[in-house]
Amino acid sequence: MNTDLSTPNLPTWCPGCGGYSFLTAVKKAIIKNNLAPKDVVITYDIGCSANMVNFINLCGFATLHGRSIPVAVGVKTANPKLTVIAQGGDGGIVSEGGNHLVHASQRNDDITVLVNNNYVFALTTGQASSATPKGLKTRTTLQGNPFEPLSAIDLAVVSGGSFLARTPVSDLNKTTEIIAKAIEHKGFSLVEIIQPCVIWTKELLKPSGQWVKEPFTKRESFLGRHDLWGILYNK
Ligand SMILES: Cc1ncc(C[n+]2csc(CCOP(=O)(O)OP(=O)(O)O)c2C)c(N)n1
Ligand code: SF4
Ligand SMILES: [Mg+2]
Repeated sequence: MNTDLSTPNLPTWCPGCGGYSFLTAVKKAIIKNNLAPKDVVITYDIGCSANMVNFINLCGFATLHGRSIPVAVGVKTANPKLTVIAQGGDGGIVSEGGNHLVHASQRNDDITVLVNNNYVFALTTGQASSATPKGLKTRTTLQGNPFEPLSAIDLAVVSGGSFLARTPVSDLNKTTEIIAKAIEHKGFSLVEIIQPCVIWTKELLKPSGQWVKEPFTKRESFLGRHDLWGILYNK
């Protein structure tokens, strides 16, 4: 089995971008779960983290903005034996593809969604997304974002997803462990990777949060709790 998963292409992310650690975590999780590269498909959104399609030696599918989830569902439907992962940023998964997130979660589709939340549309130079924290000044909210943020986990909690987790990209070991467990899960799993951008959301670079010891048994317990890390729900 390939225990490297590298490609000849080198990442072009900014120095210090969380993408490097995320890429390592995904590779390590796939190797940890002993998955053969030919049995794994990752569908990618459009954005900085989505550039990973060029840097990981697996079956990859670069989709349209906001559409990595429906393409992942299509791949899984066509061949249920495959392990299928959908990647996307906060812009792709929470803003443009929010409807797909809700419905895949509602159906408990057997895919894993990895959301790289850097709180903005980073690739297109830092515009506010639906996940931008209230008050944050961005290229499109010069006076501070007037809206409360939408959370991928909250949308999945209320619509039915059966494995929900959040992890800071800076903790490589935990991020790897959580992604590996999400991939193993049968049914809809979602991991929100907190990955502030060193260019556009510098002020958020040290995210604070509290690790949960055990997953909650009731969905209402963590609805709206953006400050919790770890596996929040695992049914
Ligand atoms: C339908 C559509 N609208 C807008 C764009 C332009 N666009 C490309 S990447 C991007 C930002 C992506 O943001 P996010 O999903 O958060 O990923 P990040 O770059 O932050 O990792 C946008 C708006 C597009 N490609 N397609
Ligand atoms: S703009 Fe931000 S998210 Fe994009 S590569 Fe640079 S640090 Fe990473
Ligand atoms: Mg983003």
